[in-house]
Amino acid sequence: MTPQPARKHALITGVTGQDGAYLSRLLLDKGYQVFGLVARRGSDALWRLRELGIEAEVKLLVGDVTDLSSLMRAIGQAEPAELYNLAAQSFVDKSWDLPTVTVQVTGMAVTNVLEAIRNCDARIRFYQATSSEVFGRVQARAHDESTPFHPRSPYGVAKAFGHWLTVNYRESHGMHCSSGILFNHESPLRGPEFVTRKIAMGVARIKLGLQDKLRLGNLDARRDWGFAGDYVDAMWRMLQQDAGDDYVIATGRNASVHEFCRLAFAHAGLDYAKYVEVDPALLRRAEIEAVLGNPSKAQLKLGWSPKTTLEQLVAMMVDADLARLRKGALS
Ligand code: NDP
Ligand code: GDR
Repeated sequence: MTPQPARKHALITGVTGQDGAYLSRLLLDKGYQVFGLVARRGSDALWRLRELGIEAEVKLLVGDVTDLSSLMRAIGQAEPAELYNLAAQSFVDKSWDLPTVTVQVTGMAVTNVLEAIRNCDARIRFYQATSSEVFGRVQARAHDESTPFHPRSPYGVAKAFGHWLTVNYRESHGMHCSSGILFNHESPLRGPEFVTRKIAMGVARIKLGLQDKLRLGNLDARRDWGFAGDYVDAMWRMLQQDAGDDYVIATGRNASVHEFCRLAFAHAGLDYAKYVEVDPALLRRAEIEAVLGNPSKAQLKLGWSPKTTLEQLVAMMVDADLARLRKGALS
């Protein structure tokens, strides 16, 4: 075992995603040396790191979570004290079309990450990006750490596997493993396939006369939406505890897609009812109608609470897409 370096090192899988970018910035601000695993699938994979102005500061290591040897090599190069496993095929709707890929990347690959840690340096603290999708079916009360799982999509099933494996490595091997059961969190860096960003981009394009209508699926679905910048702080706090544990991270308030549309269009001075249309092709094979989280444990044990309201989040996202369109940074 090599001694831990003086400046804390962190390794992030999924560093090019929304959360990877915000987590990188948070850790850099705290003085960490940040390493990110990158498979270089997309042509402009680093756009989020660039938008946050940290592209040059994150050290990129080539690897893929489905490839154990690349993970072990990355751990050997980064010598991390903390490893955040954010990599996933994260689009729920796509998981019905690509169930095998989703299960491999989002579920099975967690085994690779944990085995790589166990074999390279079992002292490394581990964060697993679990999702409220593990709860699945509607329940009357807000979900907390004791709510049973009933996932409704291949993605949710894969996340449930990753969660239990994380718990298992904590209990079987005594490793510092935490599972963050995070509810939906959004930002201007959200992927365009997710509903909040689709709405923000639609509002900006309609406002500037580039689009007439916005076609969406289920407008009645309710989600507990928070700001990604707040949620990555919870991830970091989990790994600063004496032992690993499981935490629900949510705002405790939910809203419908209707409501999100109303707020977003109103922020641009528009009436959403004139522009939003339902496209039945966008309805899901198995929908989760309502999601609501209870973050009391995280508030009590981590001292974490969300800082950004839904209204502030919506305004931030619409303003960012308006600004991008105006300077030609969005087609
Ligand atoms: P994104 O979809 O924005 O990012 C996913 C990241 O995973 C990308 O960097 C992607 O890289 C990478 N990735 C995909 N496949 C592989 C692979 N085989 N090997 C290595 N990297 C890979 O997700 P978010 O940032 O929104 O979410 C981060 C994590 O948190 C995910 O695991 C997600 O499932 C989970 N989560 C997210 C929530 C949310 O509301 N955002 C809520 C709860 C959980 P590339 O672009 O190159 O494909
Ligand atoms: P979700 O997010 O499935 O909750 O998963 P998404 O934004 O895709 O959907 C939220 C809700 O909006 C409804 N909806 C639409 N969704 C999309 N994408 N596009 C549409 O046009 C549309 N119209 C209505 C959906 O039916 C759904 O009810 C996100 C991901 O980040 C996961 O990785 C994460 O684990 C969970 O959040 C928590």
